[in-house]
Amino acid sequence: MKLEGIEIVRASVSLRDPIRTSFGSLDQRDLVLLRAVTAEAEGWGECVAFKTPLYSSEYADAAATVLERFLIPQVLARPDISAETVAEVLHPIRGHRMAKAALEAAILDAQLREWGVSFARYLGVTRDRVPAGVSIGIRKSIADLIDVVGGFLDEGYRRIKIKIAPGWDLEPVRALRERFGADLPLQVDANAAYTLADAAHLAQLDEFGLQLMEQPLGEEQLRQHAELARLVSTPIALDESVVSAECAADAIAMRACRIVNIKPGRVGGYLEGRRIHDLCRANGLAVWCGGMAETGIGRAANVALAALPGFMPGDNSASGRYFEQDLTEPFTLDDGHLTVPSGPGIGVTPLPDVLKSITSSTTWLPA
Ligand code: OSB
Ligand code: MG
Repeated sequence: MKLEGIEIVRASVSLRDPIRTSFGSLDQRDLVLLRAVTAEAEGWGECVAFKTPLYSSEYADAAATVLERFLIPQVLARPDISAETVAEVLHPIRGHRMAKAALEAAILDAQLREWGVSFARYLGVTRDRVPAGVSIGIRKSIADLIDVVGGFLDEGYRRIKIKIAPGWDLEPVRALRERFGADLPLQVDANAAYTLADAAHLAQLDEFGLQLMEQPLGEEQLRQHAELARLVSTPIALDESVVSAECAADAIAMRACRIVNIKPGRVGGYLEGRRIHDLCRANGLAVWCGGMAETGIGRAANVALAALPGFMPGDNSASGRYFEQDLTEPFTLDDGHLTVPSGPGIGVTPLPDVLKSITSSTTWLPA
């Protein structure tokens, strides 16, 4: 496939209700969108990097810069490119996985549109809908948390995850168990807020029958997660720590986790995310698809990925959980599920008027 050029679109959209995590509050999505143009099609990719480097080292302005200066020129210089070769072409450039993932996604969308094949079919998924889960931030009070969780359960969400941090962990979990019972599928996500010295404290979560605790320790602490796993009975899931299939292989070998949160952006692309799914499945580990409060562009591809057989219910929520107005046709809940898009490519495109209203700048890089 020959690219004619790639456009970088910078835009910004507010969240309806900020999501507070152990590292800060997410109230706005600073967007880096890519439009890959070929003679026959155009494809879209969304970069998941946040405005600030607090979740991981990547952030939106840096992603836009590395895309413009280093990543996009590499793929435009190729007389022939396919989505399957993008990661290898970009491999010499270190890191910047979220930026790379967006570029691969845009090229993959264009390629699949040329072929007239949906991303779901390309992946070989076996489901046409996935159960929706929701990730709920740190709230101002227990009463407020219970209200918010009750609201999401009424909407049909099948799994609840709450953010935790020192000072907001045992009490909210206990309150949710008291109010909603032992059968509620419940997870916690610490976003790296604890240390191994907190092991005895974290073990107090064991009595609540959580599905998992996500990323209790730091991004680079695989060995310490393996030690923590021996001190708590709640299964440990890793998010920030798993940035590649190699990393997942290490985590599995070290028994650092029993479950992996696959965020395609964090691991450098959907194709690497698929490899991690396959690796985990072959090793008997469950995976789920994480979210980064994506617009419909990223959400569409996430929902397709999450329809692979090894995925348990994840952080894929409806558009309305995040935005007043999504960038694409909104994803809505149907009986607690999201429908896997079936049109060519990711199956959705930005709504022109919405895109125009949120765009702050565009940069066209011709081949
Ligand atoms: O760790 O998964 C995370 C939100 C902001 C930053 C980090 C994370 C999250 C979420 C929400 O858990 C994911 C979503 O709903 O898209
Ligand atoms: Mg997480």
